[in-house]
Amino acid sequence: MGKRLKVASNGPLLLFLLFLLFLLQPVAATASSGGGGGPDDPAAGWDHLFHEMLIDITVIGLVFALVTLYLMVKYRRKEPGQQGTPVRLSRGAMLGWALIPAFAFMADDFYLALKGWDLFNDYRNVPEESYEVKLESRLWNWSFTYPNGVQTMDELRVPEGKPVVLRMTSADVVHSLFLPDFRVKEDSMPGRITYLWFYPKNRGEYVFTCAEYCGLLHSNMKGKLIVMPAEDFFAWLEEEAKIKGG
Ligand SMILES: [Cu+2]
Repeated sequence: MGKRLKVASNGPLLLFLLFLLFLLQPVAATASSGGGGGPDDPAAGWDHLFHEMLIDITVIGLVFALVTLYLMVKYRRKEPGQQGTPVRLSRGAMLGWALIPAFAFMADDFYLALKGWDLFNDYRNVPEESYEVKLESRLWNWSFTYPNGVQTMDELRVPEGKPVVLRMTSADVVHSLFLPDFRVKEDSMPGRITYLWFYPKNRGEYVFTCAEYCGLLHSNMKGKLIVMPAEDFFAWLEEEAKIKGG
């Protein structure tokens, strides 16, 4: 009996130590994520936060599961018909068992929420040096207009290494532009201008698609994003202007 009491009142202390570990973990995470120059890339921030959340819920889940398992084995019935003796906890131990695990969990929740808020600001604050392209969506295609008037359909070309902002609207119904590789998605709506920005750091081809059910050919409303070396991009843009301008 005396031994049982000891385990029960040491439990909160153990959890409190784990809680301290959690408090320190964000410090380590912030220290390791210090970025270099340039704007904060929402895609990198998104991945970072997602992985962090996965790790946190796994660790917290494991700790909670292990403690539960330990208590289940420790206080199991050892012979048929055995009547248990309820463990009497001091008021302090009772409060500790209730509050400390809740605190550990909530501290991590608030911490992740705070980082989410920070990341949301990265998503909404367009870097000043962004390259702007206009986008008009309609049933069922995407039409892009570059600063010099060149237009493309279902194909967006952008220079590598420069943030790109899309100013979007829709000619008919609500569509939603989704660029999975860049972790961005934003609705385009008639009568309203919305925006999204992304940071194409590596040349290559990527897909984008409509992510808001918009009718019969919704699933076919997709296109290609081509990230080109900046030089090639501007040469292409000029060439297009010549061809299409007459
Ligand atoms: Cu659509």
